[in-house]
Amino acid sequence: MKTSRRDFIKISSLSLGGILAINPLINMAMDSDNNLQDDDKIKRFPTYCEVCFWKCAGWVHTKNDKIWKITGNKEDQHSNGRFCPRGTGGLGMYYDKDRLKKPLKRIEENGKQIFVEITWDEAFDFIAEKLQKIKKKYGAECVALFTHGSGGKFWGHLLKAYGSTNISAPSYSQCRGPREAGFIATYGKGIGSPEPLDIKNTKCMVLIGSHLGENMHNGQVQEMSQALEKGASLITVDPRYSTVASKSKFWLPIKPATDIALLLAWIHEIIYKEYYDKKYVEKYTYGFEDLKVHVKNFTPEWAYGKTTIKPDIIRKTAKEMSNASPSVIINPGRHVTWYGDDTQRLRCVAILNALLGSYGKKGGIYSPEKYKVPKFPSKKYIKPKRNWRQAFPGKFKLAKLVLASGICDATIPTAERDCSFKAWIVNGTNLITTLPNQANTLKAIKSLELLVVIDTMPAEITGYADIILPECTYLERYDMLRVAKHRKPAIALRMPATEPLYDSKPGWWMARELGLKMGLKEYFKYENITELLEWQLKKIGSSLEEMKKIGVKTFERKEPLFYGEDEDIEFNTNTGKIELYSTVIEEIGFDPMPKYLAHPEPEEGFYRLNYGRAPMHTFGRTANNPNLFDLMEENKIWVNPKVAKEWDLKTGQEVWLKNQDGVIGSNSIKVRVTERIRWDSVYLVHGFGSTSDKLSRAYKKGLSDSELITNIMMDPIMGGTGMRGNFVTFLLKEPKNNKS
Ligand SMILES: Nc1nc2c(c(=O)[nH]1)N[C@H]1C(S)=C(S)[C@@H](COP(=O)(O)OP(=O)(O)OC[C@H]3O[C@@H](n4cnc5c(=O)[nH]c(N)nc54)[C@H](O)[C@@H]3O)O[C@H]1N2
Ligand SMILES: Nc1nc2c(c(=O)[nH]1)N[C@H]1C(S)=C(S)[C@@H](COP(=O)(O)OP(=O)(O)OC[C@H]3O[C@@H](n4cnc5c(=O)[nH]c(N)nc54)[C@H](O)[C@@H]3O)O[C@H]1N2
Ligand code: SF4
Ligand SMILES: [Mo]
Repeated sequence: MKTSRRDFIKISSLSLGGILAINPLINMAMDSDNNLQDDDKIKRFPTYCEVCFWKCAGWVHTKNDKIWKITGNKEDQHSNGRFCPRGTGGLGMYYDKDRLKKPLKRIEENGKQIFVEITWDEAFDFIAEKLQKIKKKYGAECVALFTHGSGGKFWGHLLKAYGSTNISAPSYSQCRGPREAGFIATYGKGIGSPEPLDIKNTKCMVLIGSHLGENMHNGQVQEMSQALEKGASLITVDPRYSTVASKSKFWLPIKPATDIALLLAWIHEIIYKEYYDKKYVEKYTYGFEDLKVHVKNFTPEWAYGKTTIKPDIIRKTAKEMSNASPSVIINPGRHVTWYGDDTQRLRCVAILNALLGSYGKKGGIYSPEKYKVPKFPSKKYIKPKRNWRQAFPGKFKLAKLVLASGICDATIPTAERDCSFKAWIVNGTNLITTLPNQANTLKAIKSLELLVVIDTMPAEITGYADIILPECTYLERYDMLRVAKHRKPAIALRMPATEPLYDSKPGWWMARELGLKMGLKEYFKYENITELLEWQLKKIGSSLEEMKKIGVKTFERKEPLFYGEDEDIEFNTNTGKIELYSTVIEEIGFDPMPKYLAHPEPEEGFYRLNYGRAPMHTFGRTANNPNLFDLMEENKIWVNPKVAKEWDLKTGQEVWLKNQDGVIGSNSIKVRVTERIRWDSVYLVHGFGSTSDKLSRAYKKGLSDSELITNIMMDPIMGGTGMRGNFVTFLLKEPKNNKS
């Protein structure tokens, strides 16, 4: 086979092979404090967790200067002092022997591409020179950043200083983008993170797909238990009997891809039975009469034909919500890039919350507050002449953030585009398994002149890099203060609990060193991040010393948490009202009120590929974590008994999956026969089936859904990539010539 200049390098020579025994220190970490010896030296350091974006604040405890265990910070509103299993197991990231250890560079030796270890200085020299050349030849705007997680702040700053604003995150275009667009179109404001849902005070919560409990949004899961204890009811709409479905008063096993029909029928029922909050609708909303006419024919009977949910259940659940109004939450969810009409589905969700008067009300959606921490002084950024939007003239107008998938597409040269992207900096996002349509991602990568990857682990994406920069884990570094919004504004500090292992370094240091190499000193006027943090903390009347002791500092709110009775509110929309009829969506040429459109269905012998989360893992980022691997080693494919009978499948049997485009998953997966999934779908947990053989535990464990997501249903309003329009069939024997 002919090799191109960017083949995936498996670095077999560096791989460890076999499953590593768990480090004894990790076992120790699970011990209780009771076993401590008098001479054990115990210390604790504040942190916020990086195992998922929820960023719970906690403490890293060390014993004899070795990382020992992680616990929650009681003052923190994200965790309320309790970490989820993934957060507790976070120390496995530190102890994982497969970690990236040294900067690596791709070279060609005897016609073969390999990675060689280089010094940090060599790495920065190489990157700086390449980036300067690209800037000269094509302009700085041809460089893009992909990022997920805390380090994005530093890399984003570097990129803007260099002259590009193309800073993208798959957590927008592959995740919550349509939700933000749908809520901005309705309320003039997105939902944001963490979601400001007053779950603990709610009387009824509707979950549309969001599988809270498997999706471990820590604070939300805790609040959901509190609400259930107080007698709140849950309505779960999911083709799968999720964990939360089992706790719900109503489980609606909807036919996949038909949610808009159900939502429109609920809107119909709530309007025509006059369940809606008349005062609220009158005072705050725009377009009610239009909406009423629009949903006239969308009766529960009509929706039954689309969704398979009985009219009687649609009526009962509409009543259940209205009984709880305004203390009701139609949960906006988070990963909502499903079928391409996602902004419109989320518009329905936004509209329902408005009709039931829950937006801004106790037990509904509250107004979060964020503490304003001043920015460290820095030279002003140069204003770039171009940005990613020029690659998509007239398209995706409601995209508020840069589309990661858009950058990827605009990297593949075309005749029309005068400049495609030439270099990517990829920080903490495993684009190979994260963006849909892997063939497209690989095509884009092969067109690049430079690919720099900053990661802690040898994830798939690192195999395509020109330069790999090993970041130390969050337990070994400072980062910017966490200033996420919440009920009360708060800040949290992350500091190192120990020196970085190997030759790994913190992101802030890398971005600064590279900036200095590129002559951008005016943007990095601090020697050390502690200087920056100290400056910021002093400005707000605190100090590093204080934050090291308390970890989290909470401030009083400026405004009330909820809207007052009859309070006058100006919404940030064209009309100043909550737009049931969206003028902004109309302006850009789409339906101002959501419509139901039928989506393609699986052919005979094929099943819709459905995927989700498992409580003990975060995507692939934890798949190799020694602690969490022990809790769940691989994913299984959920198959309905009816389907299992047709195919003669048994629980535990190995199968291969082929999708509608003939793509076969590179690994097999074991069957789990269960009533908990509908007969028209199969289900697996995302994040498994790693193809990186440097991950000694995760390699080839289970199957990656990403390989089979080749059909994208693009959201024309904001460019989200709908990923649930893929269908698979079973292969009972290992296919010949399967790439693995
Ligand atoms: N433990 C853990 N928690 C996590 C994460 C993690 O990796 N691990 N990731 C975090 C991230 S980034 C995100 S965005 C969130 C995602 O979490 P959610 O926002 O809850 O994700 P969804 O994809 O909406 O939900 C998956 C559920 O949707 C159901 N579903 C599939 N198709 C349909 C359909 O057509 N209609 C309906 N109504 N339901 C359907 C599936 O059966 C599954 O139960 O989780 C977060 N929390
Ligand atoms: N097929 C499919 N695709 C999906 C999804 C799905 O369910 N199925 N979910 C979508 C969703 S909701 C989201 S949010 C995205 C998320 O997908 P990604 O943005 O890729 O996020 P992760 O998988 O959490 O992290 C990716 C990388 O971060 C690295 N990492 C961990 N800690 C650090 C650190 O401290 N520093 C650095 N530099 N790197 C670190 C990990 O080793 C890993 O390689 O994926 C989306 N894509
Ligand atoms: S929810 Fe769990 S994994 Fe996510 S930040 Fe909190 S403790 Fe960490
Ligand atoms: Mo996400």
